[in-house]
Amino acid sequence: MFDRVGQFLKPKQLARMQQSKLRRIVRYAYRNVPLYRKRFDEAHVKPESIRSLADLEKVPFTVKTDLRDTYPFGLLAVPPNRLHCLHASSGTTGKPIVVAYTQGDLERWGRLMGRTLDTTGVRKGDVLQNMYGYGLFTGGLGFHYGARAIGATVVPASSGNTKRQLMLMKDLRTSVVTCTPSYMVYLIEASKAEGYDPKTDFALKIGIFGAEPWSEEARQRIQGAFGLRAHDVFGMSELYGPGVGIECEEQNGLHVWEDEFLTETINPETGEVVEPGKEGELVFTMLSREAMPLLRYRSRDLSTIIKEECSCGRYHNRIKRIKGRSDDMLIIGGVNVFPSQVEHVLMNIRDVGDQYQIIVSHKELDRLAVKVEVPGNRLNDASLAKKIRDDLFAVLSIHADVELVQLGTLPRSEVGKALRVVDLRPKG
Ligand code: DLL
Repeated sequence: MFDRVGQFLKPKQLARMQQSKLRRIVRYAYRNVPLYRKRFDEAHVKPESIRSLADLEKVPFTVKTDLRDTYPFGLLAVPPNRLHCLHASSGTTGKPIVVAYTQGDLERWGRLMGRTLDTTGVRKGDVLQNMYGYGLFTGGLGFHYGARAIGATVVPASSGNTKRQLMLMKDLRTSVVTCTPSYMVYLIEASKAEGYDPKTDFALKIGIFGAEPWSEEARQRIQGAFGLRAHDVFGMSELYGPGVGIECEEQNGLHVWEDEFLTETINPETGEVVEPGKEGELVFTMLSREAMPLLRYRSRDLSTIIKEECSCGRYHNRIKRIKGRSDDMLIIGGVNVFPSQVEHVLMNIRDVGDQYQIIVSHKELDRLAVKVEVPGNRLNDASLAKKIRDDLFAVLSIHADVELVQLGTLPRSEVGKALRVVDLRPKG
């Protein structure tokens, strides 16, 4: 087992470790990053006054725009010649966010990724086909480092080129796949189209899917098609990349590696801390980051901390699957809609295909339309369309226009994160 000690830290050990690391990192950030010094001074908080975990609330938040506004290197705590690697998040508008790593950061990330893979059951001898994009995106290299740490055989396939992926998967006897969940859902139909039987032609045991929200229903479809066990993995570029949280064999919430990522949830409107068990915006404090320490970093991701013990024996708290980012939430006629809620409804209906598209428009009023793929013989099935409409209404409390379209006609994303929402409303 890889890093058994780190994976199974006892609550008291964990708390002691967190406390001493927190004290250290707060002083370190104050001393080395002008922005933190300014924020602490403005809030009249002395770094020495952060002594225990209970003092965390006094620490000012860091937000995404702090990284954008100080692009590219404003939050560096080390001289640039100590950097061993730079990644960048995929900004859709303007400049991306640049994230920096010292040698120590890369080693820590690799170890956390090793633990992350180990928690899902990946071992030396497994063939891990890594279909996350290699490049500025942290998914590719993050999983690569993790596989290297535990000694699994990594196939750095990167994203795209589906035919070749399927061929490698079969010929190399791939046992572990890592990619976005939407790509794995796409591989169900792609493998059939290429003449493979997803259950018998491949030897997949474990799949580790993340980087975008997905649903329990999508998990069931993937597991059912490939006969593997599908794990949710969470992370973000600012927090090294993937490997912040991972589902164990219980597949019931993601353990967050709390000796590195101190986790809170807050009310996104007021900034007040919300107690475990209640949904809020996840806020992370990195406890050992050298190049770019982040204190109370607001992720904008919505989830719930689960404090109950897990039967796997790990005491790192869990978070529920991410509901979505607060910035991805659509407000349609005043009603809050997360794309993940739409997916949850659709995937629960048996005759509905795996692909869908959400279109929001405005003509006097906001309108929600959902395009759903169905088999050819159901295209004119008014009762199916009505069922989808009713089920969506039951969850979202809004009426959606449902359009049934032929299987294989909606756009698929073979590279990067799925784009399922088209918002045609005028901006501003
Ligand atoms: O997506 C890192 C990553 C790579 C995670 C591979 C997992 C696997 P970013 O591109 O910076 O980094 O995007 C981070 O993606 O704030 C969430 O909104 C979303 N996200 C990541 N994992 C999940 C997940 C990588 N399991 C942003 N469920 C985060 C839902 C996720 N959303």
